[in-house]
Amino acid sequence: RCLKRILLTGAAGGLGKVLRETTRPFAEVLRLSDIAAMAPAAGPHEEVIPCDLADKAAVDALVQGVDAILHFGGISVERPFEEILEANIRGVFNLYEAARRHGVKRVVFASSNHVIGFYRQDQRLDAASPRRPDGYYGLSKSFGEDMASFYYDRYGIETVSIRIGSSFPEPQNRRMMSTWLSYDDLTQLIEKSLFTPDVGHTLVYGMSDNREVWWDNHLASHLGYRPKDSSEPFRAKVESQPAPAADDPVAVYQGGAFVAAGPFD
Ligand code: NAI
Ligand code: 15L
Repeated sequence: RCLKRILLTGAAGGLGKVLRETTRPFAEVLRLSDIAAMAPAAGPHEEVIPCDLADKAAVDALVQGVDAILHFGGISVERPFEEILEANIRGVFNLYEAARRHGVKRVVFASSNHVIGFYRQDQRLDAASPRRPDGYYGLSKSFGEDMASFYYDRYGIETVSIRIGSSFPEPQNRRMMSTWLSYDDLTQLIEKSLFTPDVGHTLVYGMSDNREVWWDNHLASHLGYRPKDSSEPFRAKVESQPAPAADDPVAVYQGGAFVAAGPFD
């Protein structure tokens, strides 16, 4: 269970910094990439290659020689369409095209709950539920999932799209009591996503073993993902914060405040 070379995009970001450490056992060499400066510089068994995902030629060179890709780079919040278009939409296209040209057979795509953010928190979903993106960011992740599906059907490149809930050191509010994904559970999910055979395009919700959840992962049971953490130990701390109004989007929608972001003009 160790590949020769894995590419991690978004390596300078919040999750990238964590995954730089925790995915180390999964490859002999980790190739780390971001548009932002990265510290520290490349250590043993690491390569650092700065790259703008919107630059097709640069992404093509970046992907050459890797066995799998962890695609965590891009804009991670709601922003004007033109920004999302370059980093996330053109970016994911460039990545899959490079994977096709260089024979990369496995991608783990950091999708997001904002693909289904306009469902209410009292609704229950699985991987077959129709999408309800809550903004341009959610739309770009929806496009990314469709890229993954298409590149599997057309070219046999397998992807696990992880619809990450909220992956931070701790759940920060009441909504995250349901959506929280611990770093250890994220790492387990990435390990399963890299090494489970015949995943085709699998869609899995990235959440820990939280008490009240909105998503059902039965359609991804072949991954064998067994979360070990739960948001429950943080309940008292989270519930000591003032409760939002019952009609506040953070209390109504699965995507929380993202549903009310924009317009940007
Ligand atoms: P982040 O914003 O901290 O990291 C994203 C990284 O991508 C940044 O370092 C940024 O410089 C880089 N980036 C942005 N535009 C780029 C471009 N054009 N070319 C190359 N790199 C570019 O976000 P975070 O929290 O680390 O998330 C990582 C991934 O996981 C993102 O794709 C995000 O959408 C996804 N995700 C994260 C969740 C979370 O709870 N942390 C929840 C759902 C999805
Ligand atoms: C995301 O997709 C974002 O990247 C992250 O920053 C959080 O906002 C998360 O969703 C969430 O919904 O909590």
